[in-house]
Amino acid sequence: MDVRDMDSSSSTFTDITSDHGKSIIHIDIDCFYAQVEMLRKPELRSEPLGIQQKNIVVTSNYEARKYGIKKCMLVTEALKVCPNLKLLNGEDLHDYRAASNKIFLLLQNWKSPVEKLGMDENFIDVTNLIQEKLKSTNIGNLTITGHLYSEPSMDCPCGCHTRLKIASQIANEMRQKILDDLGFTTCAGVAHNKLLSKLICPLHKPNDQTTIYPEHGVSFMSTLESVRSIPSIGSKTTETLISHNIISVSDLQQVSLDVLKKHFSSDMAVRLKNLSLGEDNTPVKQTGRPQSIGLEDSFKTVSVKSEVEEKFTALLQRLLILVREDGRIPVSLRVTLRKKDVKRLSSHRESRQCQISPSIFTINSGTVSVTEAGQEKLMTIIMRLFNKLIDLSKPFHLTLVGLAFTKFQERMTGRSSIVNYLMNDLSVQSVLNIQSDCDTSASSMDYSAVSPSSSTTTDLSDAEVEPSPKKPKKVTWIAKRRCLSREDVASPSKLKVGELRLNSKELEKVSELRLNSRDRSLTPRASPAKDVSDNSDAMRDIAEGGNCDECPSYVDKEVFNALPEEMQQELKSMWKNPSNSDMPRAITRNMNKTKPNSIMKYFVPQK
Ligand code: TTP
Ligand code: MG
Repeated sequence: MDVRDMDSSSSTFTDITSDHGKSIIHIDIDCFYAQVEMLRKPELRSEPLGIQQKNIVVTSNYEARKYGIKKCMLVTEALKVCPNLKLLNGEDLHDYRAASNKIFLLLQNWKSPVEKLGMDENFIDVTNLIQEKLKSTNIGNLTITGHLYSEPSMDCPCGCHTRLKIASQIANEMRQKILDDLGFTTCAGVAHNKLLSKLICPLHKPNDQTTIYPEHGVSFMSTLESVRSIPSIGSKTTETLISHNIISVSDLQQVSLDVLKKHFSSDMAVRLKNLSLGEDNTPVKQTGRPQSIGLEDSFKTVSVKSEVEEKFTALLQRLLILVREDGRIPVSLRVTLRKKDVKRLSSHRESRQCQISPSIFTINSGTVSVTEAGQEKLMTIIMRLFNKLIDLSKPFHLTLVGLAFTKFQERMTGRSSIVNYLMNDLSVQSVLNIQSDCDTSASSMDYSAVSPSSSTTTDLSDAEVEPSPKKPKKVTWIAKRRCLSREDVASPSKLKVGELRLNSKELEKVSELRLNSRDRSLTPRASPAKDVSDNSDAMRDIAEGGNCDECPSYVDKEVFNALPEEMQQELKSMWKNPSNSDMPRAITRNMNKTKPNSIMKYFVPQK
């Protein structure tokens, strides 16, 4: 049956408001670190390969797994089961992170929300994409691509089977693209929620995919031997459950909600129960940029200040590479130490952080860098924080040092900033900036090499070592007072990404330059003596320039199309009716309106 032929009674085929309404894909890269190494050195493919961090084999290729090598095995043990195991050091995460980011970026091509989980997993919500595909798909011929967990006894009336079949095809396309473009084999799980898509994903490892229909959620979950297999159940919850003899997921399915409520909060009890039944309504949250960028180095013990300084110097060098790749200017720095309590033979972490001046960093051709003097300044700050954490009059024993940049300078590239819409490289912007507005949760994506089990105590009340970074007033100035001269509207490329990353000093220079160049470029109608914030000429330029129905010739259509609908309408009506461009009235009218995203707010006259 062709979905286009369906009458309204058949519209349930696309009922995405049902409990099974969503279609989620979970993609996990096979033996991730090992694949990165094998891509670098293809001759490793035929050998059993283990990736070593300290004395642990964190992962291995599938060749090694044939011998019984398991993740997190001790190196000594691994060499016992596989004496010819080739070991590579995987402590430098740089290339793994780079590969991880490439995969994440590639998945943006499907124009659906992508949530990154750790280094090698991504959730993609393809619900809306499927709705689009359904308009031109012959659903009679649809089949599942890859494996199906269990055959259905009947079709679900909400149409979820149809949608999940399409999702399985999209998952296959994604996996093929990752393989073709980046060389990685992957596994995928397809389901109507995140929980089932993740749990079903490894069913046919490696390099394959599995789909599960909603009605099989309960039976699939009951096959999981430990409640700990459920992703959002942590060690503490597991302990509590086990202490009440709830060990397997099947046990959790059977225990009554009332009993669970005795040991957990009401919300938690309901959530646990739902999870055990394969029910999960958490949304796929588009991943933004990481909240912090950090690195740690652990060792047996360091008890001398000069050695600590060496460790920090090395960490800082590596961290600055990550900052350069990230492209944002840090404004806060955190130092973490793990102190060994010799008496108690235990360790604990302590952190201190302080604000740092953005002027430590410079931008050259859009790349963040730090001069030698800047690096010295950072080291001074780091050692000052270290001195606050350690009483140097007494012996100390450290087992870990860590550095992280924890806050970044805001750029005026949020959703409501017009500069977003006047960029040439909008595709980059939509990934880099709009997302940073949406979500900066560290749990979604964190460059930091901090182990998930680490607990960090951050002393946020710490006195500033450096004066507070000045608010980049000029950024606000540019966005608010920016008048769109013909030159600007016609050539959005003049506003480059790099400019948006300038620190406050550089911004002052840029705005001075702009003022000068704009004065020179004003049309004869405009008085050269006029301040740039007198926008009437600029607006008249827009109003008079049209030689096509919708868009004046000098307007970049791509840029125009990227504007929000409401702005497009506003501009179109202005072009159609030049009297609307009577600036003083337009300004007054629009300033009184409270439209949050009105283009007119960028034409505020200077007071
Ligand atoms: P996983 O996806 O758990 O493992 P994997 O991709 O190596 O293998 P699989 O084919 O089973 O998916 O983890 C992703 C990477 O994370 C892994 O390649 C190495 C790293 N890792 C650690 O650093 N420490 C760990 O304890 C584990 C489990 C993984
Ligand atoms: Mg993996």
